[in-house]
Amino acid sequence: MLTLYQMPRAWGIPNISPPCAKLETWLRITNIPYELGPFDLSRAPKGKVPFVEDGDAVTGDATLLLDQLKARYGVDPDQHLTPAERGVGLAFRRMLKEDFYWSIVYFRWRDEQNFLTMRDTFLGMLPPVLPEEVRLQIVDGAKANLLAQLQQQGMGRHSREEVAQLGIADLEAVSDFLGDKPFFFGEQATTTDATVFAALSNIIDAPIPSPLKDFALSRSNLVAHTLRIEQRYFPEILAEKA
Ligand SMILES: N[C@@H](CCC(=O)N[C@@H](CS)C(=O)NCC(=O)O)C(=O)O
Repeated sequence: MLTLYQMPRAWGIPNISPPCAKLETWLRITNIPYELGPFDLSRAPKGKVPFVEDGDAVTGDATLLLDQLKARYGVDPDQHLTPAERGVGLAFRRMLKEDFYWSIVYFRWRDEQNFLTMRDTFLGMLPPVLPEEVRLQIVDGAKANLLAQLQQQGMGRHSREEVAQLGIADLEAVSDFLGDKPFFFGEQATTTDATVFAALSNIIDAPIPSPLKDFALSRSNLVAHTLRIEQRYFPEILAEKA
């Protein structure tokens, strides 16, 4: 059976890492059986989570994995889409992965109050056998790493207001396209729904106040889409929250 290595669950959502949440949601949409492995970056082929072990192969990168898994398991949740819909889906997914993701990182790690929440969340994920001092050093290292990545990527050079403006524009585009459809392209969940859910659950259900969260909560179709995916594909997480 396929083993999925990702960050441990927290905050009552599938994963606080959008790429991890995307891959696990996609596995549930496609009904590919899997088990969860421990959080272990040292075995990650690209030094990042998620990655999967399937037989002898250990493969990283959520986006590349989707294509490999489609071929290996003969599944494709996007098969019924027109070429134009596939193109639109890809553009939305890239927007969320390459642009919106960094606005999530910005409000989590650059905001001093939200950083305290991140610090506590990460401390809870690290092995308790490690002394607290060591765990704090790891969290501080993660923060320094992410702030450097934010700067290099470019989002970290903007003001809070500018990042909010950019992130809200992305959310507005998702909300406007989704409209009153249950899923992004109609009645069936597709790969784009996995990506949209990964981003939205990390805003709507995350204990990280931000203008992005305020905006997402003001759009009832975004809130309903998140709940719809949770109800259909992660009922056990929803039950734990109740
Ligand atoms: N393109 C990768 C991105 C994965 C990624 O950025 N993972 C982050 C967690 S959200 C990570 O593992 N970071 C560890 C690090 O940068 O050291 C994918 O889609 O899988």
